[in-house]
Amino acid sequence: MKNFTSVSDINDVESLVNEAIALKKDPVNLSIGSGKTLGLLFFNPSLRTRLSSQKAAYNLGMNVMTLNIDEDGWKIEFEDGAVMDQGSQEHIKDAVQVISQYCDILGVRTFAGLKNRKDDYQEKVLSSFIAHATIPVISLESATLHPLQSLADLITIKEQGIVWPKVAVSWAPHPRPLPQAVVNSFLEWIMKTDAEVVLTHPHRYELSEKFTRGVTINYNQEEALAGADFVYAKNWSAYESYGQKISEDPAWTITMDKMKLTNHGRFMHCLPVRRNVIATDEVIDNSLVIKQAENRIYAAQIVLKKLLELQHEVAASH
Ligand code: SN0
Repeated sequence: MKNFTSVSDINDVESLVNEAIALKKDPVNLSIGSGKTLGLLFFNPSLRTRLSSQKAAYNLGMNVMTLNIDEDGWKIEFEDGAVMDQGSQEHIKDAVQVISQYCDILGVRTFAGLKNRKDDYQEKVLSSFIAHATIPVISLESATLHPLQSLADLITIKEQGIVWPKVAVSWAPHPRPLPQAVVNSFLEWIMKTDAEVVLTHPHRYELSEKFTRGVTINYNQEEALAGADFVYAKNWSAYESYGQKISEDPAWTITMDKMKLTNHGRFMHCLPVRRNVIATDEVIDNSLVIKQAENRIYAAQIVLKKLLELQHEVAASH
């Protein structure tokens, strides 16, 4: 694993989930990250990602430097060959090479712009980090994926101890158009497990086929939820009419009545959640959301641990 930006960086998802669960039993091992620095760069707000990554790094003995680059840094230019006589002040090429001198591992959060599908799905921002970094890069949510969230979700599902679980993934309403990253990523990770997956959303909310290949889609939410062991809710904006909010239909809100259709199903959401819009208070208050957030620590920590182990191996071989 050179970088961690998607499920494709992982050979064996099941082993990684098991290793994270094992790590959780005895999480503090300060020697492996001693003298190492994790850089965390945010182009967008963050609560869980920022704090759980810091916590994970501290559990491994690392130091952490965090920069809200959109607020506290120079305005970054991403175009190669740009004549920088306008608003942008520092080229990504220079910024990332400099950060690579200060840190041993770099985590970056870059959201979808939701304006230009090609730019977002080519991961224009994250790719420039990877192109110019001389240290491993971890995605803390990119334009199209959120791998640490998905790993935490798989840990949470595994902990419930259900064999061959049925997982219903449901679109839910939201006042703003949101990225497809969380749902895309959850689908690509959960499809690596033995779960039965059903996706439900209104028409015209179809995701990129890259992420729905092999996934059963049912446009009837109640049918999709029937018998589910887990209900994973998320809003996303349209992929075809890119970035548009087509519906805010409250009929898609997850309620206790809908949860009664499931097999004592547990509700999941990545947070932050708009209460009584995505799901009702009662659904959220009886859900796995806090466990998911807790498991963000161990998702980040197992990834950091693997990257640090690789660095130690390389150092030992020199
Ligand atoms: C993020 C998303 O990608 O959908 C959550 C990622 C952890 N959610 C939001 O941006 C919610 C913002 C809002 O207005 O509720």
